[in-house]
Amino acid sequence: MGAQITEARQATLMPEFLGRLTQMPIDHGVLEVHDVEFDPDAFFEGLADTPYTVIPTTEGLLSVVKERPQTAGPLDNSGRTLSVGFHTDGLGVTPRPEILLLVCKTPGTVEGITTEFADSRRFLPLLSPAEQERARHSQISFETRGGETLVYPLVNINPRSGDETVILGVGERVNIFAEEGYRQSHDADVALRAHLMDVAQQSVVRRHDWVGAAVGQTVVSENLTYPHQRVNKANLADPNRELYRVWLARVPGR
Ligand SMILES: O=C(O)CCC(=O)C(=O)O
Ligand SMILES: [Fe+2]
Repeated sequence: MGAQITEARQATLMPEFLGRLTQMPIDHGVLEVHDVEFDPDAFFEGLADTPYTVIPTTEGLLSVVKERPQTAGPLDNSGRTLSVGFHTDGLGVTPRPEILLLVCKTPGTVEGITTEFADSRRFLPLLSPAEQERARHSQISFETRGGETLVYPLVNINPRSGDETVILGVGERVNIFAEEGYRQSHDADVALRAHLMDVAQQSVVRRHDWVGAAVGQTVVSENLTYPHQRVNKANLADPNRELYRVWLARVPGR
């Protein structure tokens, strides 16, 4: 076990990148960086020949992570370049994305804004035995913008690898709580959530800096294995940094 981190530094043409995607052993926790000649249209067209399909976000097939003027309403750092804590993407959508691609559309210009990927297979062993047990009996819920509450097991056992991965989320729309019939304690739920954020920080396996990144540089991460966060300790907005965000899931039977 352990993170499989491969970096392919040569500019990869889209057909080769799609070929690589097809071969990726995602059940074993893929985290790869490729420099790709990333053309969104060619990517979506070529995807039909891979085992994957796009899971649209609220923005559509291709969403762009960038600094936007703040609108009125609840504060949401996802439309900024400020920090966003460890999370698994797509808790509000069904099916959940299996793979997350973050692609450099426009390199960053402000130092100190990075994306950190944590290997969640390392989390449970870093907790006390009692907390490990609680985690295995806990659920994580996500309230969609439409007011629907989606609930998942916090710990997911990969049927093929046997790896225990952990889902994380941030903000008020996310809740972590013990399943029915297991020691109910709000304080213990809150403590577990805080400790999970600590162990995630201890389990960072890649810190990706988009300043100086080549256009098309792509981080491919297996979404359930690697919760990720945006770190921006100085709270400085970067008006230039733009990332494409693409979610993929396997098409059954393909
Ligand atoms: O901007 C980043 O570094 C990460 C963004 C992210 O995690 C997301 O948009 O889901
Ligand atoms: Fe994310």
